[in-house]
Amino acid sequence: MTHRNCHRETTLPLNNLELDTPIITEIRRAVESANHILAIVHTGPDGDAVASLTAVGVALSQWDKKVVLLCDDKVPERFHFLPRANQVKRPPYRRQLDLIIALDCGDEQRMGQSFAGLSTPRPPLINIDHHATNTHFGQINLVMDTAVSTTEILYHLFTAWGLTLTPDLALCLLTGLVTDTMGFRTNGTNADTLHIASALVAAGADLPLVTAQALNMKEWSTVQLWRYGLNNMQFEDGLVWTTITHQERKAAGHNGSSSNGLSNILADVDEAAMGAVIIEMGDGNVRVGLRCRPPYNVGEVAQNLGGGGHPLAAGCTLPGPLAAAENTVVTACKAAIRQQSKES
Ligand SMILES: [Mn+2]
Repeated sequence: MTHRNCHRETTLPLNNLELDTPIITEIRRAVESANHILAIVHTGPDGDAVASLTAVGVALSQWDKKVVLLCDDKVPERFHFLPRANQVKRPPYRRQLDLIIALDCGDEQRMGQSFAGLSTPRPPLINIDHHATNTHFGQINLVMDTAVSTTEILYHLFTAWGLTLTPDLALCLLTGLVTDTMGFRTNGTNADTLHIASALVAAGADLPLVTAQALNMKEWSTVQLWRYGLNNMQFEDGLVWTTITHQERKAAGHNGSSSNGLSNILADVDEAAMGAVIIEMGDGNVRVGLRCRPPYNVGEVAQNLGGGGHPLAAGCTLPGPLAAAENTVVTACKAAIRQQSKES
């Protein structure tokens, strides 16, 4: 199917996601005048992060732009079906540079060493993201919290630029949509999301492949981590939470800072309002993943604790020891649940 056909299909009313033209042009100009472009995503990359990163690499090759793709952590095996996933590099990056594109990052710290380790002064940065808590840390900020994924924003950007939706590009963009919506199930998934997904499938993206690889597949270390998490779980005052010690994390063979979905499982407990997974990292810090269902808002809880995210999915990093961080999180979550119950 040609790009023109796909584009026509998606000119159906896209109510909450009309990009304003000046930004589209501004980003286009910045990209066109750059020769050494670096695209960076967040540490512990999820599907949307890897998909955004590879999508930018694939898309800009249509303008003969070589983009270096950078991430602190290695791309998980289950995302290796994405074109260019094997070209993602890890810091330090020391070459010449005249433009940075940050993808799926709510703030600069989310990029880790990939950004912090760059020599200064740094070149201009384009910040493309869909987190409501985004700090607008770029020189150009394309932040749309109504987008279900960063790849949804990229879809609008690329089609507005008139780029061709090749099967490779469509596969990347669909992967971000599918993973961040958990297979079109999350709040915020609407007719626009499905129109775009339909256009991407029409352009050659394999939806069952994306679902099987990027959404369902998990590493053995992930389910091992879940075993520890489920074993330690507690339930009080509407909060289901669990802690995982560094030792347990090591025994599970888990490397990342995310629970890879355990917080969703906890938050899906019928009797609960919120779920929290509190993981002790090797560096003395404690990583917290928070999930809830409406009308609760873990984005606010996370932000009050120095983190960020979305209303229904958020996280933060606290200093150790584990028991102190657990106490902080449990207190904050229970207070938010109490407050919300009073209001409704
Ligand atoms: Mn995302």
